[in-house]
Amino acid sequence: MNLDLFHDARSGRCERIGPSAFVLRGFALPWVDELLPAISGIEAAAPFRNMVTPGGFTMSVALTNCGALGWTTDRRGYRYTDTDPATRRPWPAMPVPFARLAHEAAAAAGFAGFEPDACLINRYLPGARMSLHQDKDERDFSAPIVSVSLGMPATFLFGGHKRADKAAKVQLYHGDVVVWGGEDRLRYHGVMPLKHVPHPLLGSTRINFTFRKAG
Ligand code: MD3
Ligand code: FE
Repeated sequence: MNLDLFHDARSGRCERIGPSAFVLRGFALPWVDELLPAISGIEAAAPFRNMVTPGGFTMSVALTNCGALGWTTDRRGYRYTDTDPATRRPWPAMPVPFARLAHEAAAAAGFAGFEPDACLINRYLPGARMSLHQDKDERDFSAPIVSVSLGMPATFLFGGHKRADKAAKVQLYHGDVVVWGGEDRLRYHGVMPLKHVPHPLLGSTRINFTFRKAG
């Protein structure tokens, strides 16, 4: 039995953090037993790696992808590709429970019919962070983005439409799902340096996956 299901009083709540942005507390908890082995399978075929940004910085967050398209970066820029540049093979297929979780979470937040073609999987170790950015490498901004957090908690930064806009802080815990769409889709966002608070299942790791309609 998954004790996390009953662990905290937040589970099952929906918090609205923007006009079209919702945190579904604990929404992914019933799926964790399917998600973790699926992540291991993806990682075996397409290992996590620290990519380099166009500016020449190595990201502190390691990433991999599954689905038809995967997000990558190197000195030449950010883009979606249908193959893993490290192996030159297609990204691993999106596991069925991944796609179903994304579809159900989007529907619960009011976005019916979400069918992602890309899933970016981020792995944070203590100290890893993501600076404020917009997600704008996708072709169609009318689809929402669904994100699932597992493992160590993180402080998520939810900014505005300009980089300088003040960002709200939102704690994200194991099992939380966030859905962003509509006018919130292009808001700046980021993650504060991860504190070391080992998690019973994932140890000193945070995994975040974001489902996107990229192509
Ligand atoms: C808000 N990842 O991979 S997920 C990313 O926790 C990314 O790994 C963070 O930002 C993480 O690009 C945050 C949440 C997220 C994703 C897309 C958004 C938040 C968003 C798009 C618009 C506004
Ligand atoms: Fe992002």
